[in-house]
Amino acid sequence: MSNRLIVVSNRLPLTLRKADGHWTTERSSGGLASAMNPILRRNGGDWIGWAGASGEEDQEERRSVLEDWAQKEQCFAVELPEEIATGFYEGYSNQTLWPVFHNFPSQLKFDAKDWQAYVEANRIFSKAIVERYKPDDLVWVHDYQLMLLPQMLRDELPDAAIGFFLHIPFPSSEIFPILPRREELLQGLLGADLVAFQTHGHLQQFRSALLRVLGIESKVTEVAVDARPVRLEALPIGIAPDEYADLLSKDEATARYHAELITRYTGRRVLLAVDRLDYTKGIPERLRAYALLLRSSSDFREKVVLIQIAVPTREGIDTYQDLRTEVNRLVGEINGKLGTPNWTPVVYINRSIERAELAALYKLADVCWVGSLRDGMNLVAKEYVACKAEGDGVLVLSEFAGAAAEMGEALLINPFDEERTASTVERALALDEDERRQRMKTLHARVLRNNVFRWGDRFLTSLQEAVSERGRYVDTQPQRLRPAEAQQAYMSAQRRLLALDYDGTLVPFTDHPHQAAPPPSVLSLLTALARESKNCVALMSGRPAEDLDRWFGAIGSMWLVAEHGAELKPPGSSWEPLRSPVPTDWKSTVMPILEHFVDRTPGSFVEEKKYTLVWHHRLAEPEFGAWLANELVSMLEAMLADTELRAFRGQKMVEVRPVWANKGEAFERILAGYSQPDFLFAAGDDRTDEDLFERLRDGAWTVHVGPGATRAAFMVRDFESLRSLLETFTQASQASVERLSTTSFKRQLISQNAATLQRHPAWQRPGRLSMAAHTTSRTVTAVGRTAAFEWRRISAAWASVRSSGTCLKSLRE
Ligand code: ADQ
Repeated sequence: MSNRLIVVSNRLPLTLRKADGHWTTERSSGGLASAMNPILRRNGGDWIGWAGASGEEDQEERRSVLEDWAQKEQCFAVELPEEIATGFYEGYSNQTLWPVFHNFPSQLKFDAKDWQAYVEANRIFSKAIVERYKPDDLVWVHDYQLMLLPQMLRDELPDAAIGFFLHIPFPSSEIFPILPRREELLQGLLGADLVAFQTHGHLQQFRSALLRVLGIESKVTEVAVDARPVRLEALPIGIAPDEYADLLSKDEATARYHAELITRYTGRRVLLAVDRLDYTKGIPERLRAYALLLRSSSDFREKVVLIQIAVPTREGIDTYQDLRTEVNRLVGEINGKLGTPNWTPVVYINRSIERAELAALYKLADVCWVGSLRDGMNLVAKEYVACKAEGDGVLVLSEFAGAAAEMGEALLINPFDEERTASTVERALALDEDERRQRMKTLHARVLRNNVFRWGDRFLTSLQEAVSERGRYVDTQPQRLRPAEAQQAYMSAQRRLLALDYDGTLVPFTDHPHQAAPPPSVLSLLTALARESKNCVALMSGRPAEDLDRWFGAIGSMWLVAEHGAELKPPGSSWEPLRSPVPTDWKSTVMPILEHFVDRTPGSFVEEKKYTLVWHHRLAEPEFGAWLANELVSMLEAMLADTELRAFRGQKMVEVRPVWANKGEAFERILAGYSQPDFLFAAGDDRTDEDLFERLRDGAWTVHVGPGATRAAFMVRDFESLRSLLETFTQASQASVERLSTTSFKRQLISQNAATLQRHPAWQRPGRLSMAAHTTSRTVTAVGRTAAFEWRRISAAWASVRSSGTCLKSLRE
């Protein structure tokens, strides 16, 4: 790895402590320190984070400790004023984000001042990074305390390679939206080139949140933010297994601890639990399940012991104090009621312990009991397995820890079900040796293989790949289409294939689908295009076959494609489905859901077509409609996952149809019967047109109508621009065979543009008249040039159109 690495996390692996009136350094234990230290040792780089204590006193001594950190450990402390540190860390991070991200919405506390502190702290971090950043550095931001940082850095360092890893779970799309300031957090993350999670499940929930909260659709591995791709990955964190292997094989202190433990616990089976004292770790639940186990049979009396190690954490927060009280009470109760003079059922150690002692405990324990109610990964599970090279020992693991996704050989538990948890622990104690060894050996090999170095390499490789792919997107951003060039290509082609969307592409959207009957100018345009012998024209719409037949049936030389590709009608032939049979039995299941959304959304309605169902929300309050559309898509996505149906968001609508019924597939069908066209032209404004753009080979004229992200090679401003381009096609061909008389052309031109101008929405708002005038003047320009008319005469006429809207009437006369 040649690039320098800047690791950024809330806490440095070193913490400042005031002891006996002096500032001292303490090394942190905790998931992140365990994970990052080995990577930084190997790769080199800076670690930027908070020192863990602000302080006004003894500044001189404090500064000198921090300077030492910078010089000897490459750890650079970010200074957070005390008030900001509290609001940021104890406030928004740990009382708002932490409970929501761990599915504990009832623990959520929110104070707008804490949010301000969170923003400010992220800003201070951003400044510290910008100061140390050198071109080509890789910036790796860790965890939920710094979710705004990627976008803040992106604003300051637009080209920087920025990766973000979330150590904790990402909540479900039911729970995430309750989070105050959820939009800002998602936007903050999208500043990164890579956003990685512990599991695929968390990644999927993030994608759902993007859709539901921001209305942004994504792919499994990527989301596009304007012209920039953001890569999405699931990269489960590992541990450094050699650290434990070395302690167990070479370290004297570990051997001493182990020998002492063996003596102390001879004749007893040892259950081990190691956690931060956090409500997400399920400590009370475990203690209650353990009490059930002990009560279930006298065989356990004096024969088992639970060693519960609990490191105090976040003690300034009430919930944690309450937890501490509850755990103390439960431990006291079990030991008091169930213990004997020779036996303490729970050995409770409420402090951090050395790695050597921890390794000795892992080696000793018959069962490691991980009972998290929710956990990003849980490194304890992996550390225990790493200490079981011989295959003895059993891991009992909560299915709600990220680790469960890759440690299937553990005995999985639902920690909320205390009775069954107790039975599983009983089973763990009784597991026969063969099975035990087999399970543990498989786990051990996997923990060794998927270690923290591999995790770090995968993250950094993925970050670099994501950065190198930025160019791919920039290249595919559509250019503004130059009509003269398109027209030139059209004119010189011998076999042309034109695929045109209808609503939003040839005509503006209307409030209701039935209102959008084509105006005569569109009909004559399509007729002229389709009549041209070198052309094959396909009108590809989301509309039902009846609408297309009624409106365009008379243009016999044109393909019609209905319901976004589900049905086709070749020129002069009849309708046929793209594939048959097309399933429709699903409609009765989906319809009630759409109807439920109609009830919830005034102004929305369901359109039933032959093969598809559409929920339209064009008339609904825009934000509410868009928000519900996201919710509907997420709901249907989950419901339809194992069917061939999909829910698609279009312009102010959600459509449910078979996944294969799309314009790309339909286009292939048409292309198959029209070999080797030398001019391929496709225009559309909607997401459904993207299927078409994606299919068309390089060199095709794919045109997106209107602004927005697209795969098309070109864009035009609106439907009017597209129509005037198509008019230049027809008029250019006509001009080559017949010359129009000046007078008839002028009349046609003026009446056409007057009508165009009046239909333009801007016409309704006098202040925007110049915009409409501009659009129409370009039409005039294009048409005028194409037909080689005397431009001066046209522009003189047009000048008077622009000078006063009211003179249109007289001009038409
Ligand atoms: P944590 O919530 O801190 O980490 P975890 O993964 O269990 O949770 O890591 C705890 C670490 O602290 C382990 O390395 C363990 O050995 C150590 N530890 C625990 N108790 C200790 C004690 N009493 N004395 C000494 N050391 C102790 C967050 C997420 C997790 C995720 C990690 C890493 O919440 O889900 O696994 O980051 O990504």
